[in-house]
Amino acid sequence: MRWFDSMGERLTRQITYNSSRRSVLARISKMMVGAAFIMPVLPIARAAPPRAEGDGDGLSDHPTEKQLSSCDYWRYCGVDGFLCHCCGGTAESCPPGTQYSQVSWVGTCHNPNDNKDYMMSYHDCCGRTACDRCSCGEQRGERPGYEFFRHNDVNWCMGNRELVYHCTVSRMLGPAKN
Ligand code: ABN
Repeated sequence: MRWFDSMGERLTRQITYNSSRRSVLARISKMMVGAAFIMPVLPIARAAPPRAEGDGDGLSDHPTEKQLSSCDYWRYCGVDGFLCHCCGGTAESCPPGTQYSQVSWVGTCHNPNDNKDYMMSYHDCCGRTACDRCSCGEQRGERPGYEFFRHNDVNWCMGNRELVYHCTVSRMLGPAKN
């Protein structure tokens, strides 16, 4: 491996003699800019639950502010808890400083705009004390508490590191197959 060491040394010396510090820095920056075009290096939040394909912003029916704060809005048909839209988040995203629950309650809601059914996933947002605004207790598809896994009055933060419940988001998974 001696020949390899001396070749490396010769090469390094050659580069050092033939280039200034500025030109080396310029070359490195050019390489970094080129690499950014070839493979995007922006971070991706993998902890967030996946969004349904073709769902765009997830709220393609363009609900009004009033609808988003009302338990009667069709997407909230199985929600039990405080609407995150009233708590500094949105109908679909947790407020800053909270984390999506690892487990969720799922349901099927009917969209009156296109007369179709959609699979919904209700995640609790965890890590801050209860928001206490826009309290909803919708019961579509719910069963009494003794059927634990078919009951939605449950703190879904139970599977997270932070157990404290703050509010609930309603994420659309996609059209329900009837
Ligand atoms: N899923 C909302 C919730 C949180 C805590 C207790 C009951 C219900």
